[in-house]
Amino acid sequence: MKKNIASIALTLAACAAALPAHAQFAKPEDAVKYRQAVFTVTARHFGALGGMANGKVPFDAAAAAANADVLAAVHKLPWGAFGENTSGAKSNAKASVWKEAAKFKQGADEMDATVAKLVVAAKSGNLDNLKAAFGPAAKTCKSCHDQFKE
Ligand code: ASC
Repeated sequence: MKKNIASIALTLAACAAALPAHAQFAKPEDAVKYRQAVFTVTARHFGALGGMANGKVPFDAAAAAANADVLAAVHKLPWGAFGENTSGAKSNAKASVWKEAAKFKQGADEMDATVAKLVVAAKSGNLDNLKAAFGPAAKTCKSCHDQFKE
């Protein structure tokens, strides 16, 4: 019975995860909270890789791989939480997110692509790979922040 409950809970969690992100939010504030939470997690684990890439923290292959796993799981999640109905909600997102939606999408795609490469590099066990992949990914974070974040 315990096993059944656990497997039902897992199934429900998997279903919730598979919903399109825009369908998950009852209120715009919920979407804002969600995307801010995801960015907080992303920054934490991205920053941990940055510490190693920039020589501030000793390279630890296992830690790099673990941080990469988290990034792989979360980096695409924010984009579905920038629905049109959230454009007036209180947040650090500029109106340009919605006014220049194609540009925002392009920035998100570039971030996803460079982070996907960073994930592979961070799991390679090789610090030079991590160093090479970190800069381009960090550039895409900054580029979007400059254009779209207060
Ligand atoms: C980080 C972090 C960001 C980016 C950005 C890169 O670690 O939290 O927002 O890198 O500073 O330029």
